[in-house]
Amino acid sequence: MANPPTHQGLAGSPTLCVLGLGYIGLPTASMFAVSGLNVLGVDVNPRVVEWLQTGRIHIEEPDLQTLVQAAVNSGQLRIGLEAQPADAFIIAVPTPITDEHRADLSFVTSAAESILPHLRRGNLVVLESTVPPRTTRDVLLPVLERSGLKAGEDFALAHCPERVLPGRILIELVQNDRIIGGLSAGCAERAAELYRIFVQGTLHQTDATTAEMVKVMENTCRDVNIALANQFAILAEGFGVDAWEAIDLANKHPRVQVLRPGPGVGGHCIAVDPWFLIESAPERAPLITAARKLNDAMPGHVVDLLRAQAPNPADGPIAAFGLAYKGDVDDVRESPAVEVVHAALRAGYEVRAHDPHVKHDGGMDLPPCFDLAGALEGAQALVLLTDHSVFRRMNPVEIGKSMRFKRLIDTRNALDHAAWQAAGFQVTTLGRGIPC
Ligand code: SAJ
Repeated sequence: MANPPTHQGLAGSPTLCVLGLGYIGLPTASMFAVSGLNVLGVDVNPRVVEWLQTGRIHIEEPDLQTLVQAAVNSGQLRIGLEAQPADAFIIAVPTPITDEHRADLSFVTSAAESILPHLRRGNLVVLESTVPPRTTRDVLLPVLERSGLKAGEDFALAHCPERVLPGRILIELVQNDRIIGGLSAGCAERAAELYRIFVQGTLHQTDATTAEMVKVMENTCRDVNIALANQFAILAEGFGVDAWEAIDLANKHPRVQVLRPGPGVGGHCIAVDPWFLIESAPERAPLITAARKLNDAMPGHVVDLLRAQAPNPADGPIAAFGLAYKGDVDDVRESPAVEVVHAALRAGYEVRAHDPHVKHDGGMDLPPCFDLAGALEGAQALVLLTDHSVFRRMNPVEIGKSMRFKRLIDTRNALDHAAWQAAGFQVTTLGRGIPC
């Protein structure tokens, strides 16, 4: 394959069009904008566009508000509903899973179709969304080539998966190494040139399909290892062992690193991406499938712990603290906390969820939410589901005042249990068996 030509046509600083202004697209577009590129950020949601045009953001992420405001105010970042001609296009749209656990690539396809009328010789198209291996070649490329242009010759095509951790996005966007998977070596080099603008980590060039596989392997590795920690926790409860102490001790081994058990795995990445490997060949992925199922079963295990400590739903409501999928984020996608609440409701409990980070805008299928006092009033138990810092700082004496029974179920081992016990709480911790 010949190297794709670089774009010659547009005067001034290079232009970039970023499609999808969510947790990845918005910070990425803003970073390029404050680095001097003329960026158009595109989102199909008119509400998101309206907010961003006035410099407000619709997601919670440290320092993102300041960055977006700086980018919009400088005029380098414009926000719109439709793609326009540019030197480069980045697709950063969601890739959810269907009920059958298959990747829903409809957003990727429609983003590619929206680029089609604007695609010119010399352009670069990058897919950042996480996708099953071969998607760039088998799904994205045929759509883009409907333009009559040939990928790898007339325009460059690459898959450059994001790797940032929610809560540290702006730091990791700059510092992390990146995998740059080109349709050809020339495509990879074109994409690397773009990311070099602000990425300080090493840019590792490879082919697009390897890059796709690397990304899903990374998150699958984490999912399988969390499943192992959860398996240990359940076993420890049966043995009368404290899994948290046992894990700490096992991790004293120089080559062992067991992760933390919890109520399950959430977020749009780790709970989803392993299915992208399983879907093409389930018979070749028994370990990954078992891990997914084990993690998905953890909310049910939390309800079992609840039943053991608070067996009678008629004794009063349950205060469920945390709906976000992990501490100090506002994201409820695939959140095990939400699953626990729904499972407890199905088990007949009245559940009062409380999460100061989560905006209850009616857009999600969330259970009814309460403020702190409303959640605790008359409660027969408090279940801690998300390890937000604000929960770690709670004063158990104050918390217990309006509860009917002082019972705590800590699914994250996040609280100071001695203090809670001293305040009269009966404490159950996920993974902590009672020695006998
Ligand atoms: N969790 C545990 N035990 C642990 C670690 C995590 O139960 O020891 C749970 C969390 O509570 C949460 C879920 O797993 O529900 C996932 O949380 P996370 O912090 O591990 O990951 P994410 O989804 O916030 O971000 C991940 C990161 N991937 C890896 O760490 C391999 C990030 O680098 C990726 O860029 C991101 O997914 C993504 O977009 O793929």
